[in-house]
Formats: sequence, C-alpha cells, structure tokens
Amino acid sequence: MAAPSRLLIRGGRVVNDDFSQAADVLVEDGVVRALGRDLLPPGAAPSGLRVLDAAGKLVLPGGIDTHTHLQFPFMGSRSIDDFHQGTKAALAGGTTTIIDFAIPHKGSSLIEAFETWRSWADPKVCCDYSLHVGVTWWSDQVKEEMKILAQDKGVNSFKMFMAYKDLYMVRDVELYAAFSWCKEIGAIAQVHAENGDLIAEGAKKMLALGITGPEGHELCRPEAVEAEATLRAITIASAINCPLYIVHVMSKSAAKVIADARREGKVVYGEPIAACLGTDGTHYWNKEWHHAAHYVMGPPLRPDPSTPDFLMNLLANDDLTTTGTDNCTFNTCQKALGKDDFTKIPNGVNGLEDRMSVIWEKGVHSGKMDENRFVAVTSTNAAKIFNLYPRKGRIAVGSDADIVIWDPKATRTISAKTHHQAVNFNIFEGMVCHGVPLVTISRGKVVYEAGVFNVSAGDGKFIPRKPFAEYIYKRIKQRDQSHPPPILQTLPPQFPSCTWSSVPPDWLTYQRSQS
Ligand code: DUC
Ligand code: ZN
Ligand code: ZN
Repeated sequence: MAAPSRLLIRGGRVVNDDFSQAADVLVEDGVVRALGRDLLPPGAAPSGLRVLDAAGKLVLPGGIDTHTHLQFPFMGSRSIDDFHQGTKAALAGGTTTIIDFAIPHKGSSLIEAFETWRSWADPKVCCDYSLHVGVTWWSDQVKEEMKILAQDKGVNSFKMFMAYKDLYMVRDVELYAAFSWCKEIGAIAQVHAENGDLIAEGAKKMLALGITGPEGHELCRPEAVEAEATLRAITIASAINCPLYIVHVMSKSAAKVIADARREGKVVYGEPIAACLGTDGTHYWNKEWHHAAHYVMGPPLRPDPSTPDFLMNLLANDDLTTTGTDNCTFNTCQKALGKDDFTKIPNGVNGLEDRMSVIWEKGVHSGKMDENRFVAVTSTNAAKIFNLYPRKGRIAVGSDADIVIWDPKATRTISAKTHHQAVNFNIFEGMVCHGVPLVTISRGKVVYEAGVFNVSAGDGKFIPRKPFAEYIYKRIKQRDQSHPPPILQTLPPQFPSCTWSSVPPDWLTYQRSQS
C-alpha cells in the first residue's frame, strides 16, 4: 500500500458507541492523530493534507464483520467470493475488518489450516482481517495447537460445530473439553448451535416423504433444533464458567434462550447476521427453485416473518451483541448441486457488502436503535470481545483510521446487478436502504469514494488478537475467585456456611461408611 496520506475529515459528527460529537478528525500514518473542533484554521490546507468535507454526515468507525467464509471449500464447492472480491465489496459497504474462519477437517492440523487460510488471504485481502479457527475433533494435538495459536499466532477464538454430522460436528464431551481449554488459554469459545443428529434424522424423513426442494432444508431443522443446541452449549459453558459466543443466531427461540441466560448473568454473546435481520425464510417456498436455493444456509432463515424485527429488538436492547454475515456465497450453478436433493445445496448466503446498510435501515431508520448502538453492534462490541479494541471499533486518538463517512439520509437500492460481490444473486434484492457509505478509509487511506475503489489485492493486513480479552475475562476471573462454577454451588445442608473449597473432599465417602 502506498504511504498513507494525511487526511482531515472536517465538519462531521463523529459517532462512537458511547457518544457522538461534532468534531474534525486528523489522520496521519494510518492512525487517528487528533480529534476536535476546527482542527484546521481557516485558509488553504497545507500541502500533503487532503481535506474531506463531512458536513451533515456521520463519521463512524469502520464496520467489523465477525463472521465470513471467503473462498471456503465446502459441500463439494468453494464459495465464490474470494478474499479479494469479498473484501473489496466489504469496503464498498463500509466494513473495514472481517474475521473469517480457518476450518480443518477432522483429524487434520489446526495450525496447518490456519496457515492455509493465511496463504489464501494475505495476497488478496483489500481490508484488514483476522481468523477464528475451527475445532472439529479433539486430541492432545488439538489442545497443543490451540495453545500455540492463542499464544503465538494471534487467534483468540475457536469455533465448535454442533451440526454438520460426520464432517465438523463434535459431541458434548468434546465441547466440554474444548470450552475448558479455551478458558485455560484465554480464548472465547464459539458455537454453531444446531442439533446435528436431529438434522440428519429430519433430512432422511423429508427425503423419504418426497420433499427434495429447498423448503425441506428448513423443515428438517426447525427452530427447536437451534434452541436446544443453544441451551445445551450455554449449560456446558456455564458449568465451567467459560465465556461463550453463539454465532449466527437465526431464530426467535434461540435468541430468547440467550436473552434469558444473559439475564441470569451468564457470560454469553449472541451474533445475529445481516440475513436474519433483513429477510426471512418464506423464500424457501418461492416457486423458482434457484431463488429458494439462494436462501439456503445453516441454520436456516426462519419462515416466521416476525423474526427479523424480533431479533433487531433484541440487538437494540443488548440481549444480542454483535453482527456478522456468515457470508458464504455460491452462484446459481453451484447451488444446483442440490437440484434434486436439498441436503446437497451448498449452504450460504451473502451479506458482507450490505450488512451496514441493512442494519441502519432496519435498526436505526426504523427507530429501534440510535446511531451509537449502531456503532456498538456493527464494530465496537466485536472489537471488545475479540480483543481488537480500541485499535478497531473506535474513533479516538491512536486508533487505526478505519473510518466511514456515512450519509444517513441518502438511500440506495440493493441489487445483484450493482453489488460488488462475485455472487450472481442477492438475498436483499430490491431493498431500499437509508444509510449509504460515501467514503471508506482503511488504515488512513481512502479506499472507496463515490463508487470508485482505490485499493489493491494485499493492501489489507492480518490483525493478530491476544488472548484474555479484558472485556470478557475480567468477570470470568473474578467469578472464579469468588464462587465455584454454578454446577457446584448447591452445598449439602450440613455445610450451610461453607464454600465448596472448604468441604473436605472425602466427606461424603466418610458419611456413607458410617451408615
Ligand atoms: N453455514 C452456512 O450457511 N455456510 C457456511 C457454514 C455454516 O455454518
Ligand atoms: Zn455455522
Ligand atoms: Zn459460518
């Protein structure tokens, strides 16, 4: 990337998650150098300083998409948006950081998967990126590699699948081991929460009934399948006081489980995605097969049309915390692998380019959340959970100059004909969104402006993340000191004023030997 120029973003309203202020922003060498009113005295700008007029506009931290799968080899295909086109499209939509997933096959090395994903992404990315790593099997090798990834490779989040039986799915005992180890090494455990056994049985049943189309995908994995796994994961995590992050919360039932757990004080975070906030699963019944197939993802979008509004309300009220996209796009010809059998339709939808606008339209323009909450759910909360804060997710002196000049009044109509992603379909087709990114700045460089890109493959950087993010681990550590894990809290009546640590371990054995 060419040396970042000096920029002055003048006259805008700078919006962070906690407050907004009228301020100029001075950017130098890729970071924010100064923030305040009238940073440039009247008169000509000094040479080497570019002034961007933001009068009447919002100046926001660049978006962080917590969940993408670019060029992901999956279900006999490879997602069509690669690290180049996908991240370029992200910038056009106001997203300046993505977190993708390196996912090893069962029995394979996590570190090799991580290095493979890096070799795909590093030469291609146009925006900054980081990697979560999948834990698809369990062994001493996996444990050791997780530790190396957390300590030396900048990975502080590991995802376990409760679905995709025989491919990625792990069992409860493996979840327990992986969660415990995540806590030990200071990572956050993530889960794809769906009951994989029930899905496998449900799919057989649908096919036996002759239901082979995309609607079978939802019918074989209804809401309860997601809600049950969500509750199970939370129960396992809270037995060991491990922080937990539920990716792609797609249903009202699963979101309620998370909201209840948070109200009980559990350290759990829920991530709805652009797709479930902006559209719904009624499309699975569309009479055009290809249309319906383009909405197939796991977990599915829900046919209950009140779902997007419901999830947005929970997001606005902090029952849900971050937003991603699960962007994993397949062209119509790739989706056609499942023409005669919905279980073979490659799972995945778009969202990377449109997430910010969809959330502005359905969240802020609708009046459910204000501009500060918008920033919280599109960047700041993710930066805090994944330990990127305040480098990312905030406009403050010293932060990376990842900034979007946002026009809250302008509108744009989403369409596959005009989007910048590779995929030939857009699940938000025709949606008119208020909230348009006019200028996107990535580490101090204007990379997208008025529809024109100024960025090359490889300009983005891998951003390592350290373990033990304070935002999540302060509470965890304190709880470990003050209480035993909840599963151990019910003490025998003989010890009304004891803690478990003061009960002799052989007490019960002794009592039984006496009776
Ligand atoms: N769900 C999808 O729809 N695609 C990729 C992986 C996943 O869990
Ligand atoms: Zn998933
Ligand atoms: Zn995913």
